[in-house]
Amino acid sequence: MGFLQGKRALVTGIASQRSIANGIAEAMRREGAELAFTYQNDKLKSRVEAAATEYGSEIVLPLDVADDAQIAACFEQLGKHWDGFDILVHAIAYAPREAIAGQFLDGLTRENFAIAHDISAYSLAAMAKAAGPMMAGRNGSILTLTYLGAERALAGYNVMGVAKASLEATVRYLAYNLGPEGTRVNAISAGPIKTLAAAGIAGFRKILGHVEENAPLRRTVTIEDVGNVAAFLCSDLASGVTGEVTYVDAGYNIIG
Ligand code: 0WD
Repeated sequence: MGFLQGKRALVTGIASQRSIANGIAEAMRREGAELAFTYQNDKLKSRVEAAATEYGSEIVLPLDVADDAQIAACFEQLGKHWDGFDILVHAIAYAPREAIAGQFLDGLTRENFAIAHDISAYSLAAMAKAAGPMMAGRNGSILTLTYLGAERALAGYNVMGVAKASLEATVRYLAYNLGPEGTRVNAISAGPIKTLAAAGIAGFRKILGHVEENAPLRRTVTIEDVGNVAAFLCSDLASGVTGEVTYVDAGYNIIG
């Protein structure tokens, strides 16, 4: 029996087979969780439907987190399938491309700063709030994805690093707020993985090479590496862990 047997998980952020959310869905399914999925727009709908079929799910809901009405509708629709659920996976981030090229100030505008924070950080809090009534009192778990650029100034990550710092602080405030209801909130800080989102970051291939040469494990991580830790953190095996950022980065963050 898998360690997520009897748990229901809503997984956001599948944009392709390479998406980190796909690795998470696979591990959670393997461990026995029942899954539901969201897709950002019509272009991604069929891909997410295909993933849902692969993972034995018929629940596929539209959700663009930029739209309050869609956030509300998503949980209303989910309520028609499930009276409650246990796991919320937030694997969503976005910054306008010009904001993650060149130096931090090159692409800095009030609008780019706001968009990056809105989609990448506020959306976690907004979803946690909307999911509240369905997750309370079930030993639920909320998980998001962050990156080392939240803590260190990394070339080209720019406003996304500032938004990830906001996301990590949001994890702590949510954990403090939702702890009394039994809901845990954590983040995985993943090492670089070649996904659609990563392709937008200037010099990404160089970053992968640098990690392969210098990380303690001398390799980059896979979506399977991240998926396994995500499944653990969202399971009762991690019942004492909340408000944490767990690194799944082949150890890269510890080196000087
Ligand atoms: O190296 C990496 N790939 C790392 C990614 C290292 C560390 C962390 N992460 C994070 C990302 O910042 C993100 O939070 O992991 C999370 C998942 O990212 P991913 O798996 O790398 O990227 P991808 O497969 O592109 O999925 C992210 C998806 C979007 O994809 P695109 O590429 O179409 O922007 O986030 C979704 C969208 O599907 N997304 C949204 N979903 C709902 N509403 C929105 C939105 N407004 N915007 C983006």
